[in-house]
Amino acid sequence: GTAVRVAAVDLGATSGRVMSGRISASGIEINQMHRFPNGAVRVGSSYFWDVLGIHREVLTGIREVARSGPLHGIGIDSWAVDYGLLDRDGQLLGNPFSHRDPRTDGLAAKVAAEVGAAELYACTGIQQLPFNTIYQLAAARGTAALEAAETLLLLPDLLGYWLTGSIGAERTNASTTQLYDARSGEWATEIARRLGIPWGILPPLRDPGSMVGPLLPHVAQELGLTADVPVVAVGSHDTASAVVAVPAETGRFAYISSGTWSLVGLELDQPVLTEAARLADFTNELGVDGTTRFLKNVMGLWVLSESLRSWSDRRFRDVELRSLITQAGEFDPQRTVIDINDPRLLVPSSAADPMPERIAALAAEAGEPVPHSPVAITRCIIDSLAVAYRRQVRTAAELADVPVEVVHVVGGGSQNEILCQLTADACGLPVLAGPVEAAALGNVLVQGRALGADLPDLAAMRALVRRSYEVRRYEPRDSVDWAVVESRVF
Ligand code: ADP
Ligand code: LRH
Repeated sequence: GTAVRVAAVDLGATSGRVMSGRISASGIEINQMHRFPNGAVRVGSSYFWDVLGIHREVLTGIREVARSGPLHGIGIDSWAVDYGLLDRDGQLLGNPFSHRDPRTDGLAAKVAAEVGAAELYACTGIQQLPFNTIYQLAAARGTAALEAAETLLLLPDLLGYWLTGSIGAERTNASTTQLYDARSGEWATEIARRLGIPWGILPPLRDPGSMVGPLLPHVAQELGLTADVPVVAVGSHDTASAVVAVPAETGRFAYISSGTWSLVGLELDQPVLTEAARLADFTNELGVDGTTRFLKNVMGLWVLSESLRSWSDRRFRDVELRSLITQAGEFDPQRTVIDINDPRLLVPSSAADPMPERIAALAAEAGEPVPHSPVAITRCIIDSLAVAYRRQVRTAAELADVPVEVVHVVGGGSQNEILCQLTADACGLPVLAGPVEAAALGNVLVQGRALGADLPDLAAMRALVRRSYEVRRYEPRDSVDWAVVESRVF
């Protein structure tokens, strides 16, 4: 058949990018047309997203894709859980909060007391991250914005609404709200009602692969497009899109979607809703084609990028990412390991509370040698991530009762060779690293299929990625007893 060419908008919490993607009989190809930094904006003690700035960058990127060739579709994915509220005129009510905003502190326990943790898990299958949409909405009860809200739109749906005027909630991302009933495939309106969350603001659900709608005339004009280019619903949760493009050959793989967050787990046909899974706080997010992502959030390279931000603010020399990684590779192995998922690492670094000092404090608290230099702290972060990956890959396999033969690492973090090697060592499994832009690839693949490319299932999509992208293989080395390292943390 003929080639399909699309724009994939992939928004990460630390950077956004717009790629052109092309699917043809010979393979899939993506090219970065626009990239921009992203991050929460602090106002007083609150953290917001600059969503209008993001909208402008999205338009800039799509315009670049359109300028450089034919355009058959546009798809948007982003980080999960965050949302904007629209009033009855369809206008945005205030800036969307970042999930790192502290207003949700304590809300998970409060909601668990109100509806019952076991019942909430049985319905949604979602881990209790403090920032899930359900807790953000519980925190917003009684606010003027929530009282005036007519519609809630998750961020990719909000950006899609500004392009098309169409209102809806794409299902993979809806599942991360913890207000989505995994059993019925509908909103968990009864739980929302019991919590005093106005469930009427939750919009109709749409499937990945369905059409969001054609561009609004003024948007098409602004983008220099004449044709009726559709916005296509992709797996709008970035992790859903990333896992689509994991170049797995067998079903016996674990993945680490490694970016700001590290999402560590398995792809399954069915959710695991056992009491053991609930107590381990594993999540069952909805994937493309009805799959389940059974996984755990690990704090991820956020801890390193926030440390870097803090060092460069204080004008440290020699804190460039690549050289730090290289030097960390030569530093004492596993000298300091900490619980990288400590909630104190969640909030953005600030002058009053810098990330490197929090890491040093956690080490001191755990009786581990306290790292001081940027290199020692970088090594501590990398070792701590590796041991957390070991723990979560093993826990996922046990809870789901499936064998794991290989760990695929995708996303920006797949370029961190030291972390990939230590992940192989810690897990005792081969690591296959790449592609870097898996989320954008997954976005392109789901659009491609919706627009007629011959990609009947995930296996066909993954075969296409394997044909088009090299992965780097890391074999496990067995010089260190990682069970002992693990026992220092867990
Ligand atoms: P997100 O989509 O959440 O914004 P990315 O997938 O872009 O995140 O991954 C960002 C992370 O990737 C950075 O924090 C950094 O640690 C890592 N990274 C980016 N480029 C490189 C590189 N050249 N070498 C090693 N690590 C890198
Ligand atoms: C990764 C991600 C992750 C969510 C978090 C909010 O970007 O979407 O899957 O838990 O952001």
